[in-house]
Amino acid sequence: MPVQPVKFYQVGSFAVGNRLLGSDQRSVQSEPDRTNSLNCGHRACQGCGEALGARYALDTAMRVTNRQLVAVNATGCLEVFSTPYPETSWQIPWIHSLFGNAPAVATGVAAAMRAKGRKDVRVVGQGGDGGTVDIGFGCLSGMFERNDDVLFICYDNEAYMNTGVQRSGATPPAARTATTPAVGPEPGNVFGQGKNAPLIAMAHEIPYVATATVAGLHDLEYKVRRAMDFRGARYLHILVPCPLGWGSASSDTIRIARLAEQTGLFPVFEAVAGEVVSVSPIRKKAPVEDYLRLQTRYAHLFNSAEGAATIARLQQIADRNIARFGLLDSEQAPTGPASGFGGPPPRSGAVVPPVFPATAGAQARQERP
Ligand SMILES: Cc1ncc(C[n+]2csc(CCOP(=O)(O)OP(=O)(O)O)c2C)c(N)n1
Ligand code: SF4
Ligand SMILES: [Mg+2]
Repeated sequence: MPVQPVKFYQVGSFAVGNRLLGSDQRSVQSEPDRTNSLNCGHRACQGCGEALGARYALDTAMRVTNRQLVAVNATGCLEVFSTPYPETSWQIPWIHSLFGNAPAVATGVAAAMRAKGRKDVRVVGQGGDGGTVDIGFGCLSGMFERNDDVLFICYDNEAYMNTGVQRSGATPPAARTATTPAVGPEPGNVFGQGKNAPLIAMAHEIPYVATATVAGLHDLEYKVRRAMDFRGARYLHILVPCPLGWGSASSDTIRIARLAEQTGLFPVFEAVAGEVVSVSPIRKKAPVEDYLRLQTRYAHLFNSAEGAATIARLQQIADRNIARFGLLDSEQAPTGPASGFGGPPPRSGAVVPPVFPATAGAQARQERP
């Protein structure tokens, strides 16, 4: 009699899935003694991807550092919704810097810890895409260049949300924002501008660079753990949908983040010393249209022939990412429904060997304290 293997699509979820994993592989959120770094009571919008990503990232960082962590936070939604004076939702040592200097302040905290001989205390800097790829970019590049011992996390919601959805260097082409309105011959944000912060971080050949989304929470936790294996400058870029700025349903945050991955618009990968060492393969390729339709910031693309041509251009960008990062490698991309978390199978802090041998210089950078 043919035997049909039982497929567990929910491995790692909070329902039956966690029980299918060893205790060391379960989500930090399943632990009764998790830190609750970003606790309830904050004022983020319903369905805010940034709040979700920050909670997972910081709880994981607290766990792997045995709660010896300091977080430096740039101005932006994450800071504003979590700390309306005199209240705070943070249950960790947490400092608010300015909008543009979080990487420099984090560097200072790391230097102070080094001076005090506190090698056990680790430092996370964090901010939105505006704080990271625009106003804070000089400080961030300096932090990378000096190889300061900081993990910097960018929560990328693709615009300046806190001040009313203005365009940033991470806003994608064609997206409508308050400063890129859907008018004129090329409505929305223009093509061919902006910055790819993860690739720029890799060009600094810092020890570790990774991307993640809130659709792959196990993968996100893995990448924070992995980043903490290294000393020196590390960069994690997390896509965090923003219902208010993207014009999406609060209940669609995870769905949209997953579609960003599954279309190829947001490649999920990690890089060691400037070389890509692993990618999250696309499980079931989706057309970019599926992603765009769920967000009113792209509504102007669906009522004209010009809009259809713009969608085709966005599809080209997704296809280029797929080719560039090998996201549809047939061996890596099984067909079938995505699991509850949508990320790759969890790996319990395993060391991922570089695909390409790191240069001697890059290895030396990893060893520098
Ligand atoms: C020097 C300076 N300029 C402008 C502001 C106003 N400001 C505060 S938060 C913010 C936008 C933040 O955008 P982003 O970093 O993407 O974070 P998000 O709110 O989207 O999470 C701006 C423009 C400021 N606080 N300081
Ligand atoms: S505006 Fe966007 S980023 Fe800010 S709290 Fe609301 S959902 Fe989150
Ligand atoms: Mg932003």
